[in-house]
Amino acid sequence: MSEYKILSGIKSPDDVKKLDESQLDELCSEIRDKLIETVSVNGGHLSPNLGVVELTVALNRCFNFPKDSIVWDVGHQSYVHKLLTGRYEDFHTLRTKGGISGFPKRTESKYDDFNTGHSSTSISAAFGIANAKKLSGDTSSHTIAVIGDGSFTGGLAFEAMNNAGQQKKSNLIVVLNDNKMSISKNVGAFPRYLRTVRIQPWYIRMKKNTEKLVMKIPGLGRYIRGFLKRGKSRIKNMVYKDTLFDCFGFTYIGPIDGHNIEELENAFNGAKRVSEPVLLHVVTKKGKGYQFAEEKPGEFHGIGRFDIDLGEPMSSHKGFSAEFGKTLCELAEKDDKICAITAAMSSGTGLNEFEQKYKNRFFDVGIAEEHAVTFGCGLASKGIRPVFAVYSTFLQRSYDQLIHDSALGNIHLTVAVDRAGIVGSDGETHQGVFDVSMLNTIPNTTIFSPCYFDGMRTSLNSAIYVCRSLAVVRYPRGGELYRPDDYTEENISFDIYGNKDCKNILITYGRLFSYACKAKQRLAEQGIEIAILKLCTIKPIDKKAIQFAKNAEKIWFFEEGIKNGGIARNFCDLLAMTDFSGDYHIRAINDEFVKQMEVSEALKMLRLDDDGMVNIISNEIKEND
Ligand SMILES: Cc1ncc(C[n+]2csc(CCOP(=O)(O)OP(=O)(O)O)c2C)c(N)n1
Repeated sequence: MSEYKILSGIKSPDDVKKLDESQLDELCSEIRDKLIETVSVNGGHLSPNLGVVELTVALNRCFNFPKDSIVWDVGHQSYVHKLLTGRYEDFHTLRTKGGISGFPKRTESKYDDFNTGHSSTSISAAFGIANAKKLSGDTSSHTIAVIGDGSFTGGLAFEAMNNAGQQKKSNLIVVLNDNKMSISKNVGAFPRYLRTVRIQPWYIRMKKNTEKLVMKIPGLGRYIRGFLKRGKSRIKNMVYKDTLFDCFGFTYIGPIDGHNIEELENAFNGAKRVSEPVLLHVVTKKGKGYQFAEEKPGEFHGIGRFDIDLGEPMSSHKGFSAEFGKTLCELAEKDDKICAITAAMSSGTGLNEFEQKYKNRFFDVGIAEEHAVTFGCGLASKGIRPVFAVYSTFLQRSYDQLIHDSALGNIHLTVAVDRAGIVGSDGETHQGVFDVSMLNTIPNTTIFSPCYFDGMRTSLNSAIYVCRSLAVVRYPRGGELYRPDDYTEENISFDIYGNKDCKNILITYGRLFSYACKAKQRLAEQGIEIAILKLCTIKPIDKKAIQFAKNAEKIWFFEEGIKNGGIARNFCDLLAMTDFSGDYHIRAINDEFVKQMEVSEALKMLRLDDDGMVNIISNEIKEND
């Protein structure tokens, strides 16, 4: 591995500026080595960062951060910026507990202007920052949004372009990082449009040259240019065709070779001289410089530990996503009304096989979760059975559509919520801890939260064939955890595991049931008996489950989600309407964001694993003895 001779000396962007041009290739090569070395151990986003090495170096040479500001869309490609802005020494802690975040964080560095994680926010945020500066009298500094062609497919990006394009003076520069890829191949009309812009740079050049030529005509130049610009004539269309971005009010510059620092620097310096908002179109290669990532950019988009020489992941276990994908294919085989929808997460949600087998029933809508839900509702309104597979954290985008377009009108949409619960090293922006509280507030909705694969399959079947309105099946990241030999997940509503007459009851749902089973055994070794009430349908809660729980003397509720609006609170409300006279204790996530750390570390910290359960229960029982 590299000695990082140049990189180790970079403490701030000033040091990047001081480098001689002849040193830049070596710097880029060291950055790539450092990225590969760190991500191979800690996991993370590799191919997006390998693709923006030259781009980030050029940005840090041409602009004066933090006086100038930068917003990285999604922020998964901000590792290089971190390395160049004083975080090289700590970079080995990337994505670990207490370490450097895998996304921009204002609390981490003055060079991170805005927190990101979810896509398509950068232009809005940058436009806001640019206006804030203007209002404070700063009219000279620049604000930059770096956004990928994938993230540009999100509606929010277009809302921001529409708004920002009307302001003639904003010192806003949008850098479109076009690598033709979202996580996998980018889809839709916008990427198709970019292809035409990319392959016709002569066209753009011709437009610029025509303008220059016309301006040289003494006395008439300005007039003719205005005429050409305003006119709707064929002449205009022939010689003066605008890009989509010009139509939005942006000055288009590009396409620029995103791996050529000189070309990038010229373009940035040119953009600085334009007072109108600028869209700078940069073409890069995702995974650049590491053969395996260039060949499989999607697999190296976000990856766990891997072997650098073989380009192979260190572990591959069968997870819920794959099991969901397989089950949906089996159902689709027998039922041609079943369709699958993804918002640019086909492989993450396990839909690759479906995509190949049932092309005409598979819809990748781009990074557009709001649209995905309403589009699915449109399908459902005409008798199709759509299933939208989405990560819990990204479903947050669709709250209004779930209420307004599905539940309110009895439109039967099935949502498969992947990565429900704690997700680990991606941290706060990606934790799947809000979906239950969010969905729990929507009337006319059913939510299933199984613990094992068989429960997931039965739930999916019920969601598609029994439910009549919004139906949600949620399951965690990763695979199945511990299951006692004498337990099968068969009841779609709820199960009681243990002695039904026991007066100490632990209530839970989802994967925490695995931890509860371990806790039950460990408590038994201490002479404490508990029974577990395991909910699978968490909304609506079965009245029989309440009837069972009301006889308990002590109830402990463990919930891997935010406490406010959660199932435990709901359950206790219902219990309060009975003659329940026992005590209850709720352990859930208390009005806080859960930081990056391994899933097991987070569950331990939150006291939601078997250790936490055993401690809480045994302490309380011993106190009362
Ligand atoms: C709202 C939302 N949905 C989905 C994702 C997951 N996601 C992270 S990066 C990414 C692809 C981004 O593609 P692009 O912007 O082109 O960046 P690239 O990785 O190609 O550099 C997706 C879908 C997300 N971060 N936010």
